[in-house]
Amino acid sequence: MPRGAAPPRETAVGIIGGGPAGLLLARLLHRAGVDCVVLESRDRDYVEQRQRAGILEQGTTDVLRACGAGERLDREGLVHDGIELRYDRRAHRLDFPALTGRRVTVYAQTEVVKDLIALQLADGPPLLFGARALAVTGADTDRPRIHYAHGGREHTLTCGYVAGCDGFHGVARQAVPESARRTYTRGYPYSWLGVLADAPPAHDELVYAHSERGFALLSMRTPTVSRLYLQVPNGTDPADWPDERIWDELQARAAVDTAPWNPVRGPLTAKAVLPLRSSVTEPMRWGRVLLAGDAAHIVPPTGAKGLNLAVADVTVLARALVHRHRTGSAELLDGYSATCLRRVWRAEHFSHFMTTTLHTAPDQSPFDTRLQLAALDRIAGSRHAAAELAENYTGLPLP
Ligand code: RFL
Ligand code: PHB
Repeated sequence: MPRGAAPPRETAVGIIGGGPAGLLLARLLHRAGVDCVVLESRDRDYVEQRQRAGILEQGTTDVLRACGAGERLDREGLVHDGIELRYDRRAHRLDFPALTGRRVTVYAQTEVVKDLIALQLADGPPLLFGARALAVTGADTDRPRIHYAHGGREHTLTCGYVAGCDGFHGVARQAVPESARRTYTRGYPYSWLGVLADAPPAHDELVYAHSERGFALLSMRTPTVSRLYLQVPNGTDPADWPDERIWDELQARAAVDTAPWNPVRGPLTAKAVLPLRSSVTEPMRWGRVLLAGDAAHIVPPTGAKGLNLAVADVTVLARALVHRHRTGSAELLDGYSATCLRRVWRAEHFSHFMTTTLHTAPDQSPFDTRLQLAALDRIAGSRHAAAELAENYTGLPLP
């Protein structure tokens, strides 16, 4: 919104949250001629720098390209044909095109968000930074309202529909009355220590490593920047993990007997501890409020599903809102929650499977470890089991 312009008071679709879900929804609606406004509580810099996801399913890159956000993605994204599983000091590669005909792309969430913000500010609908939604009222009327704070004052945005894209800690979920809302959730007895390293990736594809010392993930951002994760106990203070300790631990957990593995150790430029959680709130629609992305569900990051699920939700949602706009029919909006939840629960299952198969719980028995190794051996030894993992990882077709 230009500096000094009056805050918008009315729109067809009020979008709370300028993360990937909210920004992509705005882009899809704008291209179809549906008027919308995005309210984002943080400033632009914060939203663009927030370190998060790194892997895009093929369906996600297709959607980004189709809405004009694919130019830099195609230039800078790293297309990957597989991942490596390491366990029991052995390495097993999964060849995605051979197993599924699909690939994934390494392109950071920060870059997706930067691309979508640039497009929206250039020719898109209003995007207000520093605009914090306080509450949504009238969800079950035909004019729901978003009450928000912006520029030290409170305002009201009256909408045809409200899209709650405000993440796990947002307020939109509360528009669904408690008596009608059910949240299914589970925590995990470990967290991830995530770091960025000014060091070339130690391997040309992602490595997921099971070890009795705990899980490790070797990922990347660019050919010169690595993104690395270690399983750590809940409540870990990153200050207890100086750089050399992190490199030593990565090396110990990802070691294999077949080849020496000596990653180049560069300076670590970011360090944070991230708790892991699974959660789904049902239904994803109440009256004229529709929830999408992390506002409705979160997964532990082991399956790389969170951002991709958010993209799938808003693709379905945009189609339903455009249909409503063009034909007056709410038929697709009526099916929105059920359509999305099928994919959501599939991703919840896969993310839970990847997490519990690859991490070592604090109270894990030797029997539990043997079961994990049997599951990993099955993936390494059976094309069917490998294809099951690869299909989920590269992404099921969009509904
Ligand atoms: P976001 O990104 O949390 O955006 C929500 C936005 O809403 C704003 N907001 C509000 N705005 C206005 N008023 C309010 N009251 C508001 N409350 C909140 C917030 O400031 C924010 O800008 O949710 P969205 O758009 O649904 O996107 C979801 C993804 O961010 C998330 O699922 C992924 O990052 C998860 N994830 C991964 N997903 C993948 O697909 N592949 C991966 O490789 C992957 N790796 C990860 C991840 C998440 C991680 N963390 C930090 C949990 C790795 C990590 C470490
Ligand atoms: C990442 O690069 O941040 C990343 C990759 C794969 C995951 C999780 C995170 O499963």
